Amino acid sequence: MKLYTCDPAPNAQRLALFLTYKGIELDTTQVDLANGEQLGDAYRAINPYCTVPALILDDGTLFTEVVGMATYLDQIFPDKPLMGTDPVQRAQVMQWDHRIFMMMTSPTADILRNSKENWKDRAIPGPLNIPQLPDLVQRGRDRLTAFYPIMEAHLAENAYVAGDSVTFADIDLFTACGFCRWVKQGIPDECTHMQAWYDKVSAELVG
Ligand SMILES: N[C@@H](CCC(=O)N[C@@H](CS)C(=O)NCC(=O)O)C(=O)O
Repeated sequence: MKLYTCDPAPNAQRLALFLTYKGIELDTTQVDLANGEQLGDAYRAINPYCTVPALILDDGTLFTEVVGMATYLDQIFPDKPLMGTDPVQRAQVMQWDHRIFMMMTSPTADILRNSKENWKDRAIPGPLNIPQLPDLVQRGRDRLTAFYPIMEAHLAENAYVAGDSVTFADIDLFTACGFCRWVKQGIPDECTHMQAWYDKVSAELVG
């Protein structure tokens, strides 16, 4: 099994937290996103989607989505399960994870990639050059503003995102909270339950 990644990238961090928590070590190669290595012929031959992380199994099976990698690895390395331990928790992990990705990670990426000069014509990751749409910046900010109260209300009633233990959904929310700080829209002061959750999960995931 071989992992291609770029440590500072948010999607790479999602997987890195998962691997560290479970104590999994993989043969790893860094891809230099800052210098466009993901778009070069050598990396395209490995992952035609031109994104990191990418995980390749010994039989050549390629995973390009962190959620797919986590689903696979949690079954291969069952200690300290992170994808849910019963049908309800498994479904909750998937449901919240999808919600967090769509309503928090994706708008944050929109803000960043449609506003900064270094993502000019790279508004969406992947093999195609996509021009920036400046209107997506304010839309992204509005979507983040609307999502924080949803998460705050959930964490006021629940110790973790999905069920009563840390899961991949917590990892993704934790990473998303860090990513939001890149666009200066981190956890708002009034979201006290969310901040308390963040501090607790940080101690569990990062130590
Ligand atoms: N849906 C993918 C997203 C992967 C992705 O967007 N990765 C970013 C780094 S955070 C990337 O490779 N960007 C390359 C680029 O911007 O050209 C996943 O779940 O892993």
